[in-house]
Amino acid sequence: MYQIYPRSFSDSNGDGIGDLRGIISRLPHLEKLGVDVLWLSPVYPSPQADNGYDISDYRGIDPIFGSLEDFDVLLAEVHRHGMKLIMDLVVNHTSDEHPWFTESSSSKDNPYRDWYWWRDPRDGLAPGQPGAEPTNWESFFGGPSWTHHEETGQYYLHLFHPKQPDLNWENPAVRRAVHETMAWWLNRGVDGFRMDVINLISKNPDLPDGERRGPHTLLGDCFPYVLNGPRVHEFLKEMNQEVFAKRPNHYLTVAETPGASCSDAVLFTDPSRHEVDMIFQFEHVSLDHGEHKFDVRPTDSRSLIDSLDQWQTGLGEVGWNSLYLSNHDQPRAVSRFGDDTTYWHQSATALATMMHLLRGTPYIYQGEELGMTNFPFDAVRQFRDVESLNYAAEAADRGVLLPLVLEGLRGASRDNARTPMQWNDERFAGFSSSVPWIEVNPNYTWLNAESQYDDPDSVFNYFRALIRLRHTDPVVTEGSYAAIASESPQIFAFTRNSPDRSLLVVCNLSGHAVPWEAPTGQPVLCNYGTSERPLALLEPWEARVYATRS
Ligand code: TEU
Ligand code: CA
Repeated sequence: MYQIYPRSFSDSNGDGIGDLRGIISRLPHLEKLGVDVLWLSPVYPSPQADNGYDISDYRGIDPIFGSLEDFDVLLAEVHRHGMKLIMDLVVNHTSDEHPWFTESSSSKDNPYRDWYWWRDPRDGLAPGQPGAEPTNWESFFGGPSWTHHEETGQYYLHLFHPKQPDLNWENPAVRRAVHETMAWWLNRGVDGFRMDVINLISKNPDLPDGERRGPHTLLGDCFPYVLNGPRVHEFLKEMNQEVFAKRPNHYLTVAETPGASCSDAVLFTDPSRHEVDMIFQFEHVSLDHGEHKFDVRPTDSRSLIDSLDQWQTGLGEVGWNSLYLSNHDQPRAVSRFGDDTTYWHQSATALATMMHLLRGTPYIYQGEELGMTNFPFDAVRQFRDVESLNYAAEAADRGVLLPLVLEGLRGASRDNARTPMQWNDERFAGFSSSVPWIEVNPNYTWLNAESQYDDPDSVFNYFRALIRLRHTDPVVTEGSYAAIASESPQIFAFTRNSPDRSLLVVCNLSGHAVPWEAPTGQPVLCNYGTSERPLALLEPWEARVYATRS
């Protein structure tokens, strides 16, 4: 799977924003890489308060990205290149500019009123005053998750931005409208959906207050009352029944599920339950969070290995893993889990070896196949993301000093992943002919696609080799997983097994050489080259793959 963040992929018309025609022009890159399925982040009409995750029309294309006609061409071209395409389904919330919300907010007795979560201010408190919100829930982007609506005197719920009101899935009309939207895209030919925060659709209807975040705030934790709520499995089964079961094809579904545990994952992905194919879990991308996500601690390799290992085992018999280190919400993998200076090449390829050879479906986020890195941000004005900007303002209010705020943002900002794709060493990295909406990483002069295509040792060509291995050796797709104990905590060693064949994968997730006893013979794949490797040690960030039986 390959995720495209359209705004930052390729700009065809020189307005500094990536678009559908831009994606079409880059399909040869994706074909060369060898990916099977593309996931497009949202391209629907949107006020862009959260870069398209705030949708004002589910059945169209935002003019900044192109037109429905462009979309149809893109889809046909993707299919012609032998790939599939899935859309981002963002239905926990809409934009506040969606006609459903315009209706809903127009009066208390409008038929759409109950399509969203409207509640009175807390008893005895004047609306608008701090603490008068119906619950104390903090939004995912900071601040209260309720906004007061003057005209009708009530508050509406938004777990994200105030311009992203939450739909009320308790209302069957809402669910029907979502199902119809999905059918509309399937009829157009798309091959499935990535479902944005889909485990937030069922709230505890009592709306209890959450545990206070601390003495400095009135806000509390909403997670226990909104994540994996009481009806989430029922709603997904119903969706499956109403949308997919009626069709002859299999459509690919992946549910984004923050806070889902491994046992939740079994329920979501057990094929006999007919919910979704796989989920995006968050455990391994939360290991570096301190008090909050911008309080960044280095990820200890061992905790990463242990976490991935537990998910491999937990979904070993029933269910299925999606394998990802990067997406548009996460800092760049090589900077976060690897080493983007001394061992840039080695760590980018070692991390890829691990992810691509575990059991499950691997995801590449645009630029990851080149080893793209975090951006050297040094001023707040360089950020575009609403979550980062909210954090910067809130931290400054609390008196956190600017260098510290910037340090947090450099480590955790979603904008790290959103800088333009680096195609070549020309101006703006070949992404656009004019100034892009967000700055290009200055390392584009040496880190870009064009410089990697013909270099047999490039990160790009290593990704190709991993994909080729998956396409040609069924043990990678079908084999079981077994961990191998190792004395060095930074070594992740495992086997993938079928009755007649095994692969042994070993990755040194550290910048030191470590002792390790290798089998004799040449590895099938190694990020230090495939000629004979030392038998007693692994080099820094070395990854090797051996075929141990055949
Ligand atoms: O993300 C949901 C999510 O749980 C987080 O990753 C979130 O983006 C944030 O980083 C919290 O710290 C999904 C989308 O992937 C994200 O881009 C959207 O902003 C969000 O939902 C709302 O639609
Ligand atoms: Ca454009």
